Amino acid sequence: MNLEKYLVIKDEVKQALLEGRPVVALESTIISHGFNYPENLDCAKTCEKIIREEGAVPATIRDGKILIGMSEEDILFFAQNRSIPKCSRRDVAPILALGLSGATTVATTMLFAHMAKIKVFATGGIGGVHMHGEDTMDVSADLVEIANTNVNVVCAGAKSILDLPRTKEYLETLGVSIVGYQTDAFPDFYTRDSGLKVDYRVENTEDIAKIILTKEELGFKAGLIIANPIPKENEMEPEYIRSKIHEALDRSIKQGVKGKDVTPFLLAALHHDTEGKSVVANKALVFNNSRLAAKIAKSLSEIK
Ligand code: PSU
Ligand code: MN
Repeated sequence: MNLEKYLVIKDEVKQALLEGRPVVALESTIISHGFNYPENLDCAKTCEKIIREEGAVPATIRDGKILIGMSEEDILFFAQNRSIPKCSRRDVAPILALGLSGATTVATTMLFAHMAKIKVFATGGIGGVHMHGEDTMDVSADLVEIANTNVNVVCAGAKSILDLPRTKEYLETLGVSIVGYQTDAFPDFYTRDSGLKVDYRVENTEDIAKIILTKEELGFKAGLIIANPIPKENEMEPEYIRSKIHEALDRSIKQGVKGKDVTPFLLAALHHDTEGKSVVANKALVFNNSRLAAKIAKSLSEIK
């Protein structure tokens, strides 16, 4: 392996890692494809601010060279260029070899965080098995990455645009545990309860750190999913958001949206159809996850 050739780690992040201080990875697909400008800029900056307030160091990850930690200028570049392609694992080698840019998804942010030895990652919601995935075989690479890469992902569950029962079944097959932070219910992004259960409920970040450590001591290579429900005050009305999701899914099928365009299409459709309400919820849950991720990174650096 020749990682040094491709990894560029921001000094602040490098220093924190050397000293064993808490670091939290953030993804750039959420900036380029998750929100419109300037909401995406605000979201990215606020995530970094929250992580700093909790005493951890943020590392927003982008491709081109593999950049671990972004400058304000980098973040602005990603916020304003929504045509930067989503970079999943299959895209990494071509993008790097050909000198292109890519926005890292959950899968590639995990991959690169692992290369940089960052253990904790905050996102909105992980990808999963798409609706009708049993026919289309559209299963997010995020799931396979979580099974193979030892980075612990804080998310508000998986988006209810997905087939959540199949997503959970697939994670079980891959041997990935889902722990609920102060909840028994598996959250579905915009709401706190999908009707499914998490595998284990944990009350505090010390217990999450213990699970992560045990997993490592056993030599397991998988990550862990920490499901953190959207704050109550930001939760969307379940009937309302589910009907909007239903409409957006119908439209995506009619318009023949496929592959990596599905998730950005659905998120954008929801933002539009809910007159921005889903954006408010989406931002709130990402901030909530950033805060919890920073606390977990702290507990992890204390336990070691
Ligand atoms: N969660 C969000 N907004 C997003 C995503 C997740 O709140 O934009 C992105 C993540 O980057 C995730 C990707 O990895 O959607 C999943 O895409 P796909 O279904 O094509 O694997
Ligand atoms: Mn897909």
